[in-house]
Amino acid sequence: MPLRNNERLIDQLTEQDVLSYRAWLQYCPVKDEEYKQQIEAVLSVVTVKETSIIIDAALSELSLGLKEMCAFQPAITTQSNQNGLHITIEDTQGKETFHITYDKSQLYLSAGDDRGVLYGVYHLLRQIQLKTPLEQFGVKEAPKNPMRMINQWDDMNGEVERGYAGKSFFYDQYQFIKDRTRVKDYARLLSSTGINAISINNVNVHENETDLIFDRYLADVKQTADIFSMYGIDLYLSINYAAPMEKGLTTADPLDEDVKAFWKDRAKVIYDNMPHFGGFLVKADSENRPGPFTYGRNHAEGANMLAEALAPYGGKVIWRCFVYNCKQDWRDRQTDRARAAYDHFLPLDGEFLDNVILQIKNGPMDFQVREPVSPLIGGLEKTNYLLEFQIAQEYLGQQKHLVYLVPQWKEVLNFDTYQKGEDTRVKDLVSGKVLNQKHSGIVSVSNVGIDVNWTGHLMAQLNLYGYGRMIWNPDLSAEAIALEWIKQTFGHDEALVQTLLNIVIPSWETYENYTSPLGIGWMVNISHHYGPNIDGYEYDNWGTYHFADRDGVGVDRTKETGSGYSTQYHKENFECYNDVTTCPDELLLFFHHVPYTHKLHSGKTVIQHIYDTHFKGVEEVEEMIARFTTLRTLIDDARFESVMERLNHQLYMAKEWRDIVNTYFYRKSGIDDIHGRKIYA
Ligand code: GCV
Repeated sequence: MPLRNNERLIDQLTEQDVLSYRAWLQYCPVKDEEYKQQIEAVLSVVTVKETSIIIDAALSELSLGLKEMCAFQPAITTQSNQNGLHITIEDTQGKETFHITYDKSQLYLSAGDDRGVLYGVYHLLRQIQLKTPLEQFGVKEAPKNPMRMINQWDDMNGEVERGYAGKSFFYDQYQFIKDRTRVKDYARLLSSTGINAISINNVNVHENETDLIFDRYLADVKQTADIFSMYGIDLYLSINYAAPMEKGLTTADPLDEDVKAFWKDRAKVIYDNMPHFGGFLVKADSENRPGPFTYGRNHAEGANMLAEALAPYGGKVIWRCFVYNCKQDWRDRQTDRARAAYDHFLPLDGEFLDNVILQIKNGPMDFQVREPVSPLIGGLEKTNYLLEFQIAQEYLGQQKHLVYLVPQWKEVLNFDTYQKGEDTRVKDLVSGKVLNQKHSGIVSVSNVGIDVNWTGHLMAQLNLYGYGRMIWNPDLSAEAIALEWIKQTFGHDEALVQTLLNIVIPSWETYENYTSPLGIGWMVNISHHYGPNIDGYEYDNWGTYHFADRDGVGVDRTKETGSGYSTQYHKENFECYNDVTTCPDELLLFFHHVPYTHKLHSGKTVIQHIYDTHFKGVEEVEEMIARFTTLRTLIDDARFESVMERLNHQLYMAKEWRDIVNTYFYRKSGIDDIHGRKIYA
C-alpha cells in the first residue's frame, strides 16, 4: 500500500538516516572494554518490586540502551538479594525526583514516584553515553519547574503552523497517522530531557478540529495519550472557544447555561475515556480566534467556565495571554502592542480559579531576537502561570540558520523582576518558588516535523534537547547543556566537541548581529517571517515597529513622551529602561527613539553600531563555516553535508540581511560608515 504523504516508516530509514533520527539517544557502542565491564557489573541485574506502565517503559529503555551500548540486556528481578541496580520508590521523596548512589559495586536508584524512576534511568543512560566514571554516578535530582511542557502547532490537515521540519507526524488529511512509531520515539526524546506535558494540536483550532473532543477522534486521542503517558507526559488538547457553536448552539457565551452544560458534558466524556487527560489549552480573542470578549465577558469569566467543567477530574485550563486586539497605526504613537498582555491580564490577577494557568510569552511582542521580559511575569501575584518560549525559530532563521537558543532563554530566566525586592528572578517565579502558585512552570512551541532528523536543521535538535534540560534545571549553563548534547549526538573526539561548542555558543549573538539591531525586531516579511524586509511590518496598520526616519530610529515607550510601556515594570527596571542614559544598549531602540548619532554605552553611535554589527555578523557566519569544515572527517557524510548545506544558506542570507539593513539605514540617515566600507548595495 502506498504511503500517505506524512507517513515515513522508520524501518525504511537508511543506515545514515538512523544517526540523524536517533538524535541524542544514539546509544553508540562503548569501545572502552574496562568501562563496559564496570557497567555490566552494576547493571546486569536490576531489582525492582514496583510495576507500572512508566516503570515498564523505563526498563525497556534501559534494556535498549544497554544492549546497544554494552551488548547485554539486564535481567529484571524482584529478589532483593541480588547484586546490581536496585530501584525503589519512596514516596517521602518529592514527586518526579530521583536519588542515585553508588556503593561497593551496587547502584541504588530511589525515586519519589515512577516518573522519578524514568528520569533516573535516563540519567544513567546519559552518564554512560557521556562516559562518566561510575564513581561519579551519584546524584540527587528534583526538577525545578513542576510543569515542563511542549506545544505542538500541528494542524489536522498535516501542516504545522510555523513548522520548519516538514509536515506533521501526528496527522495527515484529517486522520491520525496510523504508524505511531514516530510519536513514541518523540515521547522518548522528550521524556529523556524531563518533559512532562504536551498539547498535540495547534492553538489555532480550525473547523473540523473540534472533533478532537468528539467521538470521531477520541479513540485516536486516547491512543496518543496512552503513548505519552508511558513516558510520564500528560496530554492536552487545544480547543476552539466557539466549539459549542460548531456543534449547534447559538452562542459560546461563558455565562450561558447551555454553553456550560456543553463543556461539562465534553469533560465527562473525555475523562471517562482518558482519566489521565491533562486539560485544555486556549487561545482566545487573539488573532481572530473567538473568545469571551464577543459576549462582553472578560478572560477570567471565559477561563473559569472551562475550569469548572474540568475541575471534578483534576483537569487544567491553560489560557494564553497573547492577546493584542489593538490595531496600530503608524501615526499613533501611544497605542502600543507591547502593552497589551499586561493591560488585559494584570487587572484580573486573583480572579482565576486555581485550575486555570495563564501562559505568557517571554517577551511582550512575539519571540523576537531580542525583547525585554514580559512585565506580566513579576506583575501577577495571585495567578498560576507558565512562561512560554518558542523552540521553533519563527523569527530566528526558521531552522535554516544555526541559532542556539538556550543563551537567550537563560537571559530571560535570570532576569531580576524586583517583584519582591532585589533577586526576584524569573526562574524562581515560574518555578513557583517565590509565589507558591498551585501550578507553574515553562512551556514551549516545538520545532519538530516529519523530517528524518526531526528538526530540519540537525543542529536545531540542540534547542529541543537544551530546552528540556534547561527547564529541568535552569542553573545548568548553556555550555554544559551543549556539551552533553554534542557528545551524545556526535561522540567524544576532543577537537570535534570543542569546535562545535565554539560554533553554537555565540550563534544567537551572531544572528542578532546580522539581523535586527538594538531590540527593534520585526524587520521581516509579514507573511512568512523569513528574510529581511525592513518595513515589512511597518505602515500596514498593524504595527509600529521601528519608526526610522531621517532624524532617528526606535520606539518611544517611555512614561513621559512615549507609550508608557516602561511603567509596567517595577521601579528599578522602570527607571533603568525609561532613562535613555541607563537603558541597556541591546534594548535601546525598543524603549527609545534616538538620533542616529546617539552614543551607546559602547562608545559607538547607533548608526555605526548598525554598520559594524552587520559586517561582523557575516564574518562570524564565515568563521562558523570555516570551523565546521574542519570536521569533515569527524562526522558522517550525511549529517556533515546536511549541516554544511544549511550553513552555506545562512551565509547567503546573512549577507542579504547585512546589505539590506545597512543600505536602508544609510539611505535614511545619510551618514557614512567611518570605515569607508561599501554599504550602498
Ligand atoms: C499559532 C505568532 C505566529 C502565529 C501563532 C501566534 C501565536 O503570531 O506568527 O503563527 O499562531 O504567534 O502564538 O498564537
